Amino acid sequence: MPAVSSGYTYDDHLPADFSAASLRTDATAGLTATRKRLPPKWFYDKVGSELFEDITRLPEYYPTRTERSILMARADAMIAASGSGTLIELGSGSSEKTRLLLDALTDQVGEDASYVALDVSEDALRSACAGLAAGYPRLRVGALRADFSHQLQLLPTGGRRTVAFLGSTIGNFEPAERAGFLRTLRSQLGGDDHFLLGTDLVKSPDVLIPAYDDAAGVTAAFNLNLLDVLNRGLDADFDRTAFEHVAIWDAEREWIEMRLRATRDQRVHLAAIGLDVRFEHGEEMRTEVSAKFRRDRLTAELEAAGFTGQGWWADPRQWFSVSLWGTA
Ligand code: SAH
Ligand code: AVI
Repeated sequence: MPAVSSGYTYDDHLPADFSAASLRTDATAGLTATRKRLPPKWFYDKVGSELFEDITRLPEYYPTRTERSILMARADAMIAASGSGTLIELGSGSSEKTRLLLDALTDQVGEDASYVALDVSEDALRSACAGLAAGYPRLRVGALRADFSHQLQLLPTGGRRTVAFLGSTIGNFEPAERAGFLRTLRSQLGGDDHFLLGTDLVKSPDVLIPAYDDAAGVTAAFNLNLLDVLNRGLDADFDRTAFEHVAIWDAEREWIEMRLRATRDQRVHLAAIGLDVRFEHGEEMRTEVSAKFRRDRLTAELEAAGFTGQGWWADPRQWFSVSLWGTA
């Protein structure tokens, strides 16, 4: 049974040992691979979630403010086109931009409106949902702590639902994972349900690279925080000062890649998994991809998963889009 607190329900579907067990598996696989890598979901401990919010306010990081401008102008149309009373958001984080959709939802469906935030981060979920419950007294608010890569079967059912996936978080999947995610999501949605998707669009590397390598070093701190997560979670001895943040634009794959580069030869001990890992000076570990999209290719991917396009909204510079997909 979900617990009710401060006006919202809280439902935790991650196993008690999620952080420990799943981090162990990911770290063992990623750090013993020929090209070392870690999945980006480990960025979002309390510090990492706060650093991400700082990133969204950086002058160089255009995605959040651009997506917000699109929602400010068109949230009413998006909610009207979906005809939904229930908004479910994947990777909801602070749910800040979501307020624009919730304003439209509560205006259009009144007492029948409900919102469910799904995220792996308990801190982010609790602070977002407490704020929303206080700010929207007529809205039913629920928090669902779950992993959207593995637990989409937990999405609440009933009524006409819109699943929102904002911020271009879909770009943090690799292509095969993204295709699997879209197919699974489609299999969970029925005739009247919709998918509302925020996607960052391909643009000049002169804009893209600074967005992931800002002058104030906030993105570097976000990236390096991953080493603190490993140190704490796996009793490891990564030295933050022995790594540097790297952001490159891969023009062929059309994605930004964030990496951590070793600034000297070193050996790292991860006591909790009994693993010793060597890094050579200059060796890089991939920590995130952030794919950028083109409308035609995105449409082909969504259609291949069984979605049909029902709306496309972009800013005047065509830097970001929010699109609505049906299932019929
Ligand atoms: N949607 C917000 C936040 C984006 S940051 C925005 O547009 O600003 C990405 C969010 O996804 C973080 O809150 C992180 O905790 C969450 N997240 C990352 N991987 C996840 C996963 N596998 N399952 C659920 N949430 C995840
Ligand atoms: C959450 N995600 C969409 C962000 C992005 O832009 O890929 C995460 C991020 N990484 C560095 N800066 C922001």
